[in-house]
Amino acid sequence: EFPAGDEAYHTYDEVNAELEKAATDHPDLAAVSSIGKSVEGRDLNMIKISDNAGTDEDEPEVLFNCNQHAREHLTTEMCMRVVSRLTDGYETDAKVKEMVDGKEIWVVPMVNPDGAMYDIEGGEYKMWRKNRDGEGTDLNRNWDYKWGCCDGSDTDPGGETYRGTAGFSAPETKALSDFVLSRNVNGAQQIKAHIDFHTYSELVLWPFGHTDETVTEDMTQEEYDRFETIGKEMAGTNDYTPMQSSGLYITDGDSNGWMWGSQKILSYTFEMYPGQGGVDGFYPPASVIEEQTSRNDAAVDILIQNAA
Ligand code: 0X9
Ligand code: CA
Ligand code: CA
Ligand code: ZN
Repeated sequence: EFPAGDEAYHTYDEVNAELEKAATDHPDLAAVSSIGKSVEGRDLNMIKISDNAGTDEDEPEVLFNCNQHAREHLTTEMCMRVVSRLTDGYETDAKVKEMVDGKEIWVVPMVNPDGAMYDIEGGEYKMWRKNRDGEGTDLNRNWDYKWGCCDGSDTDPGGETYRGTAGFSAPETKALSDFVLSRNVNGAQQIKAHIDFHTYSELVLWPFGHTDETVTEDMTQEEYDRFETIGKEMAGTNDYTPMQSSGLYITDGDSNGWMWGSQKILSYTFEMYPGQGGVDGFYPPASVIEEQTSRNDAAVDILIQNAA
């Protein structure tokens, strides 16, 4: 459970209950499923939001995931806001209706539920980042694109950025990537755009993270320019700082690299509140949830609208 005062944050059970409620309240708009299990056997639950949610329609698909990193609890709230806004807002907000009718939107609110629940065990925050396999694998160094290529991850299992024994050695990244691969229908990846939410520093980041080069064998100048243009447009709405992710620091095996490098998905990382040097760090009080998640509404809409 969350420490006193932070009860408004969702636990794993509360996330699941709310996903189920969204599907019950809006049976035509929302459907819940599991993409696999965590190390400790928790279901990795996902919700699909679209008109005729039970049918695979020929509409561009969009993916949002949160909480790859255990302690980044504000991101889970971000995914839950996407869910509530796109379902509860459907009848009243014409723009929401248009997005939901025209797209198939997948949301995975907790990619690392074991780590997140460990982080709040006993009602005390533990500054935990990784999953709960042994000393823990950093899920955002475990994606199988340029895995371990570039000095952007730890080989030591005790390290905070331990990359695991191989790309997708962690069941959590394996499940999410297998889901994405399953959306490749007749050779065409259906998912066109993606945001991986993290905290913190108030940044909009785009690939690649393993190199300072903008153009690589898997990124043309034109493609890079599109990332930059849309990234800056989104950052203009939430007042985050936009940049190529390697501008922050070099990583290898992060989610954006695989999403673009392997699947050509327009894939961003958002680093949410607080800004760099912000005193709240990974544990902002629950009182900021509404303000700091709604802050990304317009950027989320831009991402959805650019999925084509
Ligand atoms: O290090 C990460 O995985 C992300 N930051 S966090 O503080 N949430 O851990 C940033 C990953 C983005 N990729 C690069 N900076 N290359
Ligand atoms: Ca639909
Ligand atoms: Ca489809
Ligand atoms: Zn993170």
